[in-house]
Amino acid sequence: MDGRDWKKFLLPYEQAVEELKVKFKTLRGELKSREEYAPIEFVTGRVKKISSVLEKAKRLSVPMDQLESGIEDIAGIRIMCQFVEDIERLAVLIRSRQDMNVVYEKDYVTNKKPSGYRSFHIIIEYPVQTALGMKRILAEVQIRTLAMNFWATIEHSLNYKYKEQLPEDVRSRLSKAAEAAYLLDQEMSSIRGEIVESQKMFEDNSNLINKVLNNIQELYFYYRVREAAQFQLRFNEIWETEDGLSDLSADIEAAIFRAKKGEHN
Ligand code: 0O2
Ligand code: 0O2
Repeated sequence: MDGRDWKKFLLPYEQAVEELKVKFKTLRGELKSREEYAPIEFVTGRVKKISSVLEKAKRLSVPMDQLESGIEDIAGIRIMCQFVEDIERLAVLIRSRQDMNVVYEKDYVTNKKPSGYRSFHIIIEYPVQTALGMKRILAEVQIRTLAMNFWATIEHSLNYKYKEQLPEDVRSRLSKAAEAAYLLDQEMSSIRGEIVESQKMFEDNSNLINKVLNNIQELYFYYRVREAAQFQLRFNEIWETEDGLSDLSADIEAAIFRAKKGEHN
């Protein structure tokens, strides 16, 4: 093996993973605040260990001087979603981004692998700005549901343990577990509408409570102490039943409006 400086070789990949994690975590936050529901549950990322890069290169017969083009997942990002429908939504968002280019896609959601593995893979080309100038690297974005991730994580750790020599009965049980994960995703999709609705209601409600409490504080700021205390009492009375929270919020807003104009009620 040549005297390649592997640490330096991995630097742009490390940078890419850090940047992409920030970008997808930010996307999660943005979608959540725009739509009150995020098709991203959480994001992880890793740079492949050099030993795994070399192992994969050997397995795929990739020459040492072509690792950058031959091994596509040295930089890897994993996006977990709640529902199967979210996967396509994310794929659309990724395809339309201008800070990365889709090279190709592998749909193991529709066409599961013989192992039972399901996920949607997008190989992207991503420009990294380094001290030596711009470098385009390949990265793999895996998009999967929580159920797919649960299965893949356990299967991966078993494969690691048994070094790909899984006993037949374990393999067959894993296959059954993959089927169960698939059914779980189907079941979840069928009640998705209901779940999304209740998540939105929860989010709306907690936003409203925040607003009410902040506005009561604001009244104190305008020295409307008695009024603020009355609203606080009203809030304490209704907050458990949550009945009348919207009316209370509107009344407080009206009081703030009057306070700002220096009026009294
Ligand atoms: P949070 O919301 O505070 O947990 P970092 O670079 O330090 O931000 P990194 O390297 O992305 O984090 O960490 P890692 O280990 O890859 O994990 C990424 C995020 O995924 C972490 O959240 C974990 O908490 C979260 N995570 C891992 N497994 C699960 C899971 O099963 N369910 C959920 N909901 N989250 C999970 P953060 O980014 O640190 O933020
Ligand atoms: P890591 O970092 O350990 O996850 P390959 O399938 O590896 O011969 P290819 O075409 O490069 O060749 O990859 P593919 O099939 O698109 O999958 C690449 C990655 O998908 C793997 O990375 C896994 O993360 C995941 N994957 C694919 N098949 C399975 C599977 O049967 N079970 C599990 N748990 N994960 C799978 P690596 O290389 O394993 O690296």
